[in-house]
Amino acid sequence: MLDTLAESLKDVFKKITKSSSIDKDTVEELVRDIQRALLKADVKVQIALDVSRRVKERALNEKPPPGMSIQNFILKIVYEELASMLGKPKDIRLSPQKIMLVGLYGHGKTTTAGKLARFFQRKGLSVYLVACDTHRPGAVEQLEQIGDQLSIPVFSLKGENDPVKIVGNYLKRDISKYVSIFDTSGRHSLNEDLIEEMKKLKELINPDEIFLIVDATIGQQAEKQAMAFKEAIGITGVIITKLDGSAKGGGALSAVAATGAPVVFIGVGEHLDDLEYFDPKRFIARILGLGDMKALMEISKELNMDEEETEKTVEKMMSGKINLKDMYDIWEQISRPGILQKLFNSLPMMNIPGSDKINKDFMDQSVEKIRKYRIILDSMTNEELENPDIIKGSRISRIARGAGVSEEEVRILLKDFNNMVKMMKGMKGNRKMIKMLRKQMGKELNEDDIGSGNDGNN
Ligand SMILES: Nc1nc2c(ncn2[C@@H]2O[C@H](COP(=O)(O)OP(=O)(O)O)[C@@H](O)[C@H]2O)c(=O)[nH]1
Ligand SMILES: [Mg+2]
Repeated sequence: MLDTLAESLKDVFKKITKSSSIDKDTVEELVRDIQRALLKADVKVQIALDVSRRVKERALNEKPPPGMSIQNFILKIVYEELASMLGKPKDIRLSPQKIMLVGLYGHGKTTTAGKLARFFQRKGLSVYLVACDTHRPGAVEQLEQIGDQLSIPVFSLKGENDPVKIVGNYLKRDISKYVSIFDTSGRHSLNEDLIEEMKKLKELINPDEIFLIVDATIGQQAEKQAMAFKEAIGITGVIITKLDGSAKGGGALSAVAATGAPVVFIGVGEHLDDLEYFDPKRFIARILGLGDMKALMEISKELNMDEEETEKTVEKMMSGKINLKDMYDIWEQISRPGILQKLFNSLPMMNIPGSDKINKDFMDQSVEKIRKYRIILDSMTNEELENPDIIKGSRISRIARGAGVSEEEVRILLKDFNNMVKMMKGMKGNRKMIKMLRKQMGKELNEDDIGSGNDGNN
């Protein structure tokens, strides 16, 4: 996703990291590189200019905080400005609510209805899908198929052509314990007919959220579309679909953010699992492939992990007092491109000649495993993530169902987690290991440390 933008920005980052000193010329070159990268990703000219102007101003006028190198400080500025270009994250309530999906034909409403249903189901909530698209032939069947796949009920009235009647009937039931997701019909364009239909449905449903579904492939035009829907019926957020296949993703994302409507989720594939909650900062960190733990940790303040926090995490890991929530964060960080590779490379035994092949297989397996683990963790409730000990019996079945894996796989995750906790506890007295970890997490080793780093496990 957004591969070209990621690639060119990574090159920019490399260039900064490598330059020995940063002067006005370097900054100007950097700003030109950023502009080029953004424009190539279809970001609107005005936005690209604004971002690069702010980077330039800050890079030339602000001083790095004590202890931070000028290079990392510049990286931090670029990272912050790119993230702010994409707006602020929107909170998603994890409780029963009514969500109305709107958008034009083919932008991905029905698919996204299924993906959202899956998202809430994984959080342990009961979901109802409501088929209100009476326009497109086969729309109801499409939603029913999705419902079947997820074992989620779908409300429909066969042969009824008036979406208002469908919704009216649905609302007569007691739906207070459900997340109700209304899949409405689109048109080829936002015409009077569609506006009128949406207004009637909005009044009747009285939704907690109205999400506009926009296809990323329309690029910058997403701005106009978001504005038009905002004015016509009001929207509380935007879901941008098909970011997996679009070279214009940067254009769509930044254009929507410019309207002030938050991007809530992004669709990154056709599968029902291919939906990601959108947090601009984490998103940028990921596409920048902040594969370098050091840069990541220096920027970690922004990821809500200041130096003290980092230290605490290390301490927490060592004491074995971590829960699945911490584990999720750790897994999320190490599953970013390049990070796992780097961690492995830093382990001496992984660098024996001839071990490349083993490394690669091991890496691939690990990445796949982490991916699956994250899906399983997504199916857990907050309470379970915080207290893994309560995960037993029926909870295991529910989590397995939610994640689409076997109960055995959930048990393996729990076992792996417990082993990890034990291993970390075992590392407690091992100063060498602690130092390595600290180094990975962004602290320089000084020569002193290296000299006395050999005092083993006891
Ligand atoms: N690659 C990709 N395809 C998607 C995504 N979201 C939806 N689609 C595809 O877009 C097409 C239209 O989706 P649909 O949900 O029927 O759109 P609707 O007319 O707005 O309800 C379908 O073929 C979906 O599989 C996405 O995030 N990535
Ligand atoms: Mg549809």
